[in-house]
Amino acid sequence: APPQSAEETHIFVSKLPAIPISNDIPLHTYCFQNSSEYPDRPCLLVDGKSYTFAETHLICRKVAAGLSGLGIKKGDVVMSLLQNCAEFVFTFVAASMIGAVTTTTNPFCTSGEIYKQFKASKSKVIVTHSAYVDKLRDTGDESIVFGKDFSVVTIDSPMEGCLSFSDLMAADEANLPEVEIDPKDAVALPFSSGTTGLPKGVILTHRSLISSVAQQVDGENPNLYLKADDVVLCVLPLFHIFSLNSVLLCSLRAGAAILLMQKFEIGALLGLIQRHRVSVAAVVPPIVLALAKNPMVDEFDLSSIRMVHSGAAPLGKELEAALLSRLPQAVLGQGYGMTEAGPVLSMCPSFAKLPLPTKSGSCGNVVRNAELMVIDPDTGCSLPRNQPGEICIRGPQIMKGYLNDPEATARTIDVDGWLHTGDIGYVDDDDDVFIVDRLKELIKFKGFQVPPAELEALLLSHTQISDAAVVSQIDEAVGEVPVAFVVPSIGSELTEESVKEFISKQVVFYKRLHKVYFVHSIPKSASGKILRKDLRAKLAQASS
Ligand code: 4UW
Repeated sequence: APPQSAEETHIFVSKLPAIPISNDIPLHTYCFQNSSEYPDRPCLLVDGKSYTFAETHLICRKVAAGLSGLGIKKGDVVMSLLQNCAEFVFTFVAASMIGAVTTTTNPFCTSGEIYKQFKASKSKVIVTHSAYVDKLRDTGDESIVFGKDFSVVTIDSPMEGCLSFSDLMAADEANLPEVEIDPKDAVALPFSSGTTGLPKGVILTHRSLISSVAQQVDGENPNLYLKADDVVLCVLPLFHIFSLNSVLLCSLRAGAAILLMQKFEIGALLGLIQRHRVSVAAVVPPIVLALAKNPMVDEFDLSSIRMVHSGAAPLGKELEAALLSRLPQAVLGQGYGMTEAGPVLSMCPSFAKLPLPTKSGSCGNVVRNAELMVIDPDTGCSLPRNQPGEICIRGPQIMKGYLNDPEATARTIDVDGWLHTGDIGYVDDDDDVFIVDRLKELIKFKGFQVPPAELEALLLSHTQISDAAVVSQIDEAVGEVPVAFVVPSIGSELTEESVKEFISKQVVFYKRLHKVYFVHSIPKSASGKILRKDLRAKLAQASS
């Protein structure tokens, strides 16, 4: 196709003016840049304890000195295998302080899943709860020995062969080494499958994360306005980029208190909201569902909530209305993020200091200091307003690339710097972004990533399976669930249950197969790609 002329390129930017972003300093410096003005304000609230900004900053420096004492150096990777807790925050910030990189993992993952990420990221240390140590003892690889080739640090009870987090906290902050950090150095390494294939390390630099946080909370009219007296609910797991960036880092920068909750449970959550007067809640659609529909909600005072920020999966209009009828004083809106995008692409403008309206079902407007484009997936040409196509984003916040995977990086970020999301959406006449479909393979269960390619690889490792494909099926409660099409080998005695069990032993709960269909063949294109659309159509037929 002939190259497009400049006039034909449709680029969307924020309605709010661009802002200066101080993204040439290290991330931890940026997050605590203003904290000397409010040293005694609460920073972390957890299990009845509270840490002020000054205390949090000091503990982070001590842990940084402690990690350095363990031999962790600039560029080394620290694996955080933690549920939400203060130690997550200390570990992440401390690693940043010594120029190290944190790779975040869900502690519910299986041993196999954890060690895949551990090896790919070349982690030097794992910080975790004592309850998860047993599944770390067998690394599945003779050349990597627990406690010898890497250290494990437990944050609660001491465990055999492990170090204690309290020892890291006891280090002298005066021993914190001087490190030079380049804005282009990595600071976080979450894993994501992106638009295709297996989970990959997503390199987020100091510059990218500062840019993303600034796009949300900096400037005279912040797009996501967090106030000093806000209490921000942190129930979404910090190992996922939504919570890490838009809850933790944004609150640190804005000087708001972060209420850490280890895991979602509706009764406990409601009690915490009432007791701590939570004012801002970052949620995913299943939590919106619970807040909107659970009868327990009526027994609690939730009048302190002024803002509910939903994302990571689509939020239905009906659910939005149901929640608003229960929280009439609150602004409910969506953000749209993707790990690789740094992560925020768009944010509800009603969250701004000077709020602007947006429509139900919209994911808000593109963030400031960034450009958004919608392209025709077939021709690559940019599309005007109101025409759905693949959403692309460009700006200082996007990832540097995938770890050790230049091909996947080149497939995702084009030569002009546009990151291709694999999401289908459009921008309407009022700059509101709507996501309508997903071009990429990814399945999302309650906002958690389920990469079909990972499940397909596991299925193909079964001696009695000759081919397999995994696609998503819509599920009211959790969004989407993975279902498999399996071609059994000749003479196999597979049952649906045996296939489900084979997978469930190897994966975290949200990747479990909900249904297995036995078929004679998997539909594929001439180039061998699974025709997922055909399989999804088959599913829709079967359920109608
Ligand atoms: N509506 C529909 C949405 C939406 C959505 C995401 O696991 P990842 O890689 O990343 C995320 C990040 C979400 C996020 C981060 C920061 C933030 O402030 C915010 O605001 C709510 C959200 O989910 O999955 C990326 C994929 O998840 C889908 C979409 O397909 C995207 O490419 N997704 N948000 N509001 N779909």
